[in-house]
Amino acid sequence: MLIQWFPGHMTKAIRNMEEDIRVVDVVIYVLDARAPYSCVNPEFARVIGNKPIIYVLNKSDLADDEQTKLWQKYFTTENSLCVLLNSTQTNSSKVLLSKIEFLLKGKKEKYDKKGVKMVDRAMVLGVPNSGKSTLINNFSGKYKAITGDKPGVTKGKQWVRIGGVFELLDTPGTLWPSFENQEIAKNLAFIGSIREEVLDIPGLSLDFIEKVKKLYPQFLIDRYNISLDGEPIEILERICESRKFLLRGGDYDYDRGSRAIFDDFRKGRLGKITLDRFSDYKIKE
Ligand SMILES: Nc1nc2c(ncn2[C@@H]2O[C@H](COP(=O)(O)OP(=O)(O)OP(=O)(O)O)[C@@H](O)[C@H]2O)c(=O)[nH]1
Ligand SMILES: [Mg+2]
Repeated sequence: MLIQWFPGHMTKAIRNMEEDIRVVDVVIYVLDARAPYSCVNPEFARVIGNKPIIYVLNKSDLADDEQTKLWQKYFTTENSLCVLLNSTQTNSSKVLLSKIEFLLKGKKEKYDKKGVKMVDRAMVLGVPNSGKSTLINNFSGKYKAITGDKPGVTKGKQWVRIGGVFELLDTPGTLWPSFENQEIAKNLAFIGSIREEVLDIPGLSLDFIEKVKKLYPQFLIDRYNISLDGEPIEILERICESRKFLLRGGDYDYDRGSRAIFDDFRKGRLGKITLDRFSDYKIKE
């Protein structure tokens, strides 16, 4: 199964971002902490240019804390800061706000001296479903961006004013035209950044089982009370059996079983999982 998803609205979204970046002071780059490296969109480098970046390892409540720490270091560079966030938690964006203020302090002082009241503008970007709109809602009591546990929820851009002197731009989640690295594509599919309709969910669940069996075997054992012997398909069958996901006639309901696994993963019921291992990428680099 070759994973591919780059609908027309994403091309348009990237074009819009290239325009809007001109009036932006800082970029808030939202990464899913469960697969932060896979969330780095090669198209964004061109969009961002040399604007300062605050990377947000969002959904860190669902990710492996040890890996998150390593990734936080990786994403902290001369031109970028990196913060951990759970955007569903009330007021968690405060830490982000203080970082933005820190980054823009010099500029603000300059304008204050001239007596100009300036508006800080930040563009929020990231792959679909990484939590951009949720993060913006966290900042703003009033604006309620539509969010959802599927990719492609935000379709158009939207400026949101926070307090008197701060504006955030919500953008539609975007991917890139072709995934040369299908491991990365799979990770994006696992975390829900790729539209389900273009995926073979049972097939994908076998790859997921294989990966989690390697990285966090005990999580599967604890959640489903099964042995992990044999091939991923046998493990999926055991999960179907233990959950009574059987079709009439007694065949395994692979579709239901695989959806249940992804649902467990996405809601954090398997445990805190990070699919991008920092050490793996260091070796590849
Ligand atoms: N556990 C957890 N869930 C989150 C977090 N941030 C967002 N979510 C959930 O992730 C899902 C996607 O959130 P959205 O804010 O719609 O994501 P988005 O990046 O705007 O998605 P698109 O508009 O499709 O690009 C929703 O179900 C949110 O509740 C987080 O920090 N932790
Ligand atoms: Mg959105």
